[in-house]
Amino acid sequence: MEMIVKNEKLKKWVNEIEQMCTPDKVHWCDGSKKEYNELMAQAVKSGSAVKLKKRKNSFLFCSHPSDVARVENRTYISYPSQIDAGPTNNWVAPDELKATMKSLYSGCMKGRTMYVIPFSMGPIDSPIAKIGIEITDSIYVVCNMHIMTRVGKKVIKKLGKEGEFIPCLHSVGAPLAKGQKDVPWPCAPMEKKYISHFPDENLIWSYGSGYGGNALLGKKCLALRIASAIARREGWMAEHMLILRLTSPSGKQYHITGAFPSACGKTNLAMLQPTIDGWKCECVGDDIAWMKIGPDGRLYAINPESGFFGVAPGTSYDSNPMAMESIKENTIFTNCALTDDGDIWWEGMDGSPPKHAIDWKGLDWPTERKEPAANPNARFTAPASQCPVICPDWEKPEGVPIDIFVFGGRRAGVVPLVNEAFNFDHGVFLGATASSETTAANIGAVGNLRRDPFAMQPFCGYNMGDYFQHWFDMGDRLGDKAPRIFYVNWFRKSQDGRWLWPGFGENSRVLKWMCERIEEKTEAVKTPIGLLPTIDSLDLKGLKIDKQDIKALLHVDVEAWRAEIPDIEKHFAQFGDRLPERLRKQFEALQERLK
Ligand code: GTP
Ligand code: SPV
Ligand code: MN
Repeated sequence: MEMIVKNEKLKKWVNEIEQMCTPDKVHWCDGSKKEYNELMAQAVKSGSAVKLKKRKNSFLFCSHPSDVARVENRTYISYPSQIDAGPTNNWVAPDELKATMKSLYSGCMKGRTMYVIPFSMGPIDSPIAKIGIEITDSIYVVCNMHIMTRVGKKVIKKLGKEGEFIPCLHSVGAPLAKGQKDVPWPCAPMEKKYISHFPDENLIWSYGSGYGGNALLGKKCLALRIASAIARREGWMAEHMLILRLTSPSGKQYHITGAFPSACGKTNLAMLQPTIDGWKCECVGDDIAWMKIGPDGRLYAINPESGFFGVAPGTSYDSNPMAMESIKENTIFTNCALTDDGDIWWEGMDGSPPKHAIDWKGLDWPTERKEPAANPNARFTAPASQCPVICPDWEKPEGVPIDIFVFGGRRAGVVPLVNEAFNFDHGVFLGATASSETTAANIGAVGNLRRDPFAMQPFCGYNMGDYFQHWFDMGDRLGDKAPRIFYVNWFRKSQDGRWLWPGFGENSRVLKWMCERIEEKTEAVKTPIGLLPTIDSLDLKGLKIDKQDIKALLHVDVEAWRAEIPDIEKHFAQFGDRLPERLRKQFEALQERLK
């Protein structure tokens, strides 16, 4: 199909990329259902995808076993000087990185079609939205972008003649020689993968991976790494946060954002079904929040995405019924198992496991080696509009006003169930020192404890020390309209390795306590690390939980907290003089309180 493109800058860029990558064909994506269906039909025909008999208009893709998650050690933030990328990002100078990548890009789309995807992050008419153009040679990417972002003609129209866009170049890095047969999931070997960002130029270049955040460039690359750098320059915030609306029995609305690291519970919390009487939860977004100060001085958040790219394993009617309802149809599944009756399956789904399935590697399952049927980072891609509890205001151009920021991570020990910051500065300290055990969302070891400040360690597009300062600056501008800050840990375990807290819908009890705190309706105990609920102030009505477990969940082990000090010290030391003085002060005050 032909689209009328009047933006000369866009035409010129597409032309340049075509010259460099030498695809067989160029296809401008119009974002239509017809386009989606035709591309999916092609993916099925070539053996890249399976159409599921059991779910309407839904497909399963299985990736190459080497290409199953984000690759943080191949992700680069490229400024002319390394200090601007900071100690938490990989860095290569722009000239050098571009030279390396240009030689990889040269001829890289041979034998393939080059797709041009005009997309909007955020509702097209939102003043907070941004336009990106992704060029890719992957059908999987085009179809996922159709769901995750707003794609097509309407974006080209909005862009007009002179509009600005963020260029996002992607290739799977697997050119085809004449007559060469394609593989189901083309990609390049690890040492040739590059996920590169040039924040000074608002430019993204990704090569060699077809998976998730490496390839769907609107998500982590644009909406977090590039957007965080823009947000700092322009005075707003781009955060790795879910957004939800909680309504109390009396009808009062609270808007809450939560920053937890990858695979640490954002999607689940965003769609939670409260287990406490009369409270209602609605989902605005499950992964990313863009937030600006509104005319009334409060902070407003939009979800820049239009779909969920959610962790599949562990998702069930029991744990996350709203996600299960969202993925009934029109969904792309990646690295899940295929059942004999033509549906998907993963570990932790309701009911008993199938007797036989084809696992994500394409092998008969169960295997002798008892490997999981679905990859631990298997995902579903579903339209947000299919979520039964999507908030009626989820596409409101100006966003929703935020009352509460929640930070957190996955910690088997030390960190209590919930902890309220003494004030905004202390809250920034809690965010800056957030820690979590690593998960399968990145390729690398799982279960290693690391600092993941504001859940942004893999996603901050500039020096993290400056990012901390930006948080203080935003807090200063918001003043007494700043959201209140809490820290949670759903993942504390007993000595024998059980979850101490039931989690999921029961997390509503903790959210309720937060709302009551801001209404000054409930008590807290002052501890060295922050304000904790008394056992009686948490609503535990109807919950079967051992008194000892609750005690353990709300226990502040001063000895264990003292043992955290050297690691916080090391974490802060890496920022040198870019560490805000106010964080240093907070750290000193914590040490004083722990004495
Ligand atoms: P990304 O999409 O990678 O950013 O992850 P996310 O933060 O959205 O995590 P998600 O909600 O998908 O949860 C990841 C895993 O943690 C899933 O296997 C969930 O079942 C599990 N999980 C989520 N919430 C809870 C909880 O409250 N308690 C426990 N024990 N597990 C949880
Ligand atoms: C994450 O890892 O935080 C994700 C999945 O949301 S990905 O899109 O692959 O980054
Ligand atoms: Mn995420």
